[in-house]
Amino acid sequence: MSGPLSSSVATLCDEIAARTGIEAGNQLRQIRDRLGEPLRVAIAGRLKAGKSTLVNALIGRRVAPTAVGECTRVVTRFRYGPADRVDVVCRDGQRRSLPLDDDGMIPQRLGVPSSRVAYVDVTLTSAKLRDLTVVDTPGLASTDAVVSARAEEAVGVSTAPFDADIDAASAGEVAAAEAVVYVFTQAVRADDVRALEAFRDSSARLASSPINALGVFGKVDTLAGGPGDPWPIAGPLAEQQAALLARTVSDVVPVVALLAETAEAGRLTDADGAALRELAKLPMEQLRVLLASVDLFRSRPAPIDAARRERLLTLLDLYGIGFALAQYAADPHLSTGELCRRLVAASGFPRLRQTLEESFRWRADAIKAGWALARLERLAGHTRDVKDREILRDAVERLLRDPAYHRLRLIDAAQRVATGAVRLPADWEAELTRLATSEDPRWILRLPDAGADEVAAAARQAANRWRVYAVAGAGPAQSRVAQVAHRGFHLLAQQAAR
Ligand SMILES: Nc1nc2c(ncn2[C@@H]2O[C@H](COP(=O)(O)OP(=O)(O)OP(=O)(O)O)[C@@H](O)[C@H]2O)c(=O)[nH]1
Ligand SMILES: [Mg+2]
Repeated sequence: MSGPLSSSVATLCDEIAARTGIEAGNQLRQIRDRLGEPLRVAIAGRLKAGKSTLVNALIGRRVAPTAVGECTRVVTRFRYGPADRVDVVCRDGQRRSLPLDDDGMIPQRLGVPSSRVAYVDVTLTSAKLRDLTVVDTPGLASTDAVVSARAEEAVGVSTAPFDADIDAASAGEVAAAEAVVYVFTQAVRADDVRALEAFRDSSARLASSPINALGVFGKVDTLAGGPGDPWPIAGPLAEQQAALLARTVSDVVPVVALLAETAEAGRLTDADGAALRELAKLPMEQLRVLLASVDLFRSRPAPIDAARRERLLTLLDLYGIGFALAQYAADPHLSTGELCRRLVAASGFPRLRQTLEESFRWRADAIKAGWALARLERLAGHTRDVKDREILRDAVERLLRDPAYHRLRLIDAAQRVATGAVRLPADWEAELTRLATSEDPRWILRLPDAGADEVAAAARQAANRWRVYAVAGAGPAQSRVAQVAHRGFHLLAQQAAR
C-alpha cells in the first residue's frame, strides 16, 4: 500500500545502496523493504489498560491472551500472512515455530523463558491485517521504576519505561513502529504523560506526536458503575484528556474494547443470546438488583446457571449485559448477529476505526517516508565510512530540497511545533498540522464547499500570511518553520489552480 512519497524514498535507497559499502547498503535495503510493508502501529499503555483486548478487536480475532491474570510479557507483532503461524524470535536470533492453541490463541507457554524472547512474530490470514500491522506491548511501568541501561545502549536511544526485563530487541521492535496508540483508563495522570514522553523518545523521530499518535480512553464502560450509560461522562472526559495531551496525540477516542472484541471476534454464541433473552424476561426490579454489581450478578437467583453468568461477565461485563438486556427487552426476536452489530456500535469502536483511518492510513505514506528519512539521517550520523557518510548526507539533503519532498519538510516542521520544540500561536499551529497531514486543500483551508478559484486564492493568502510571519513576527526557529509553511501553501495554491 506504499504511496508516492514512500515509493520515491525507496527508489532513492536503492540508488544510493548501489554506491555505498556493504554495511550501509544492507541497512538501506532494510529501510527500502520496510517502506513497502503495511503501516506498523504499536499499542502501548499501562499494565492491564486493555491493550491486548483492543488488539484482538482490531484484528477481528481473539489471538492475544487477555484473561484475568494473563499479562503480556513479550512484544508481539501481528501481521498479515498466507497462513496462521507463531514464531518466537529469541534474542540470539533463533526462531521457533509454534501452532496456535486449541482456542486459536497464542499458546501460554512459548517453550522459551520470556527473558530469552526478543519478540513474538505472529502471521495471520485476517484480512484486517492486510494494510495494518499491529504490535502488542507489555504494560508500561512507571517511569521512575526502570529504564534498562543495557537496552538503552543497544538501541542507541533511551528506551521506554518498560519492565526491567524488556530487552533491547523488544524495545527495538516497538521503536520500529511508525505510529502509536496509547490506551488510558480513567484520568490521565502526570506519570502517564511522562511515560508517553519516554515512549516517544524511544521511538523513531516521527513516533508519538499528534501526527502519528492517537489516544484511546479505554474501559469507559466501568465509568458509570454497573449497567449505567457511560457515554455522557466518557465523551466530555475524553475531550478533556485530548486537551491535556494535545502535544502528544491527535485525538482521544473513548471505547469499550471488551465489547468490540467480543462482537468483532464473534465470541457471542446463540446459547449466550438465549441466556440473555431469558434474563431479559425478568421483572425490572429484579434486573436492577442483579446488575448492580458483579457479586450480585453472580449470586442472586436467576434463571441461568453460574457458569453461563461467569461467561457473560467475561464477554460483556455489566454494562454490556445491561445493554444486551435492553435490546432484547425491546425486541425479543433479535438475532445474535444483530445484537453483535449493536454491541459494536455501543462500544465506540466504529469511531476508533474511522479515526485510525484518518490519522494513520491516510497519512501512512507521509509517516512512512518521514520514518525512512529519520532512519537515513541516523544512518548518516552513525556510518563510520567517510565516503558513505557523505553519500548519505547528500541524499538526505537532496531529498529535503526537492519540491516533491516538501511534504517531508512540512511534517518535520509540524512535528517540531507539535512537540513544543518550536512555539507558534495555536491557530497557526493547527493550520500547519492540517497542511502537513493532508493533501486536500479544502480540508486544509477549512473551505469544504469552495470552488477551485476560491481555494487557490485562499492558499495564496495563507502563503502570504506565513511569509509575513517568517519575516516580521517571529524568532529564528519560528521563522524557519514559517518559511516551510509559506512554501507549502504556495505549492498548494499552484496545485489548486491546476
Ligand atoms: N469492562 C471492561 N473490561 C475490559 C475492557 N477492555 C479490557 N478489559 C478487561 O481488562 C483485563 C485486562 O485486559 P488486557 O487486554 O489483557 O489488558 P493489557 O493492557 O493487555 O494487560 P497487560 O498485557 O497485562 O499489560 C481483561 O480481563 C479484559 O477483559 C473494557 O473495555 N471493559
Ligand atoms: Mg496485554
